[in-house]
Amino acid sequence: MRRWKQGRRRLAAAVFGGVAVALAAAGVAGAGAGSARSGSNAAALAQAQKATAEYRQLAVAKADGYGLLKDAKGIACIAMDGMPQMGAMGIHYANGKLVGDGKVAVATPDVLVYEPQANGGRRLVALEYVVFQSAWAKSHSSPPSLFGQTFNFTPKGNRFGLPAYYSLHVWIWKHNPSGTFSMWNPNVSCKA
Ligand SMILES: [Cu+2]
Repeated sequence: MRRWKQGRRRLAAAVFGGVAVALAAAGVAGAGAGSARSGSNAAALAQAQKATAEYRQLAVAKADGYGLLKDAKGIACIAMDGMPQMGAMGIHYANGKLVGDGKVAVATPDVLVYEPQANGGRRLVALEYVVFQSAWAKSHSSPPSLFGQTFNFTPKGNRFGLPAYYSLHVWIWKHNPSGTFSMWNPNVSCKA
């Protein structure tokens, strides 16, 4: 209990500190953004899978700086409550340093998404790439894209209490019948 609270505080500090850094270093903020442009989507997806295979063990992800992210109401497992047929995302573990760096890169997802398992375990199901709009807009005139997919835009006033951000979910660790890049996965549940 205490540990995730500290993790959250660290994340918040890192996220907002990161925004300030990105704003200050506007010229550098987007430098890594084009790194995924080369190669086909399949190659990029394979690269992302290879880079994150070790994070199927949550302990490894935590050791690498991914901390539990809850929404503003303290909910950890994010589901589409109003429309359950759309499914869920799962539990987000965010890397504050990556979220705040103003960049997106295939091999370093900003957030890892896990599905709670009946035995209490956590199964890695998706990667999520996140960048704050304010940081991104400093050096880009169009929204970010990876894997040939343009990111979704979430304005401020969102359930996480975060400033406006772009995000892209990539369901490479659990099949999503709604599509590899869909936000919600009908095969993912927070009920376990
Ligand atoms: Cu998500």
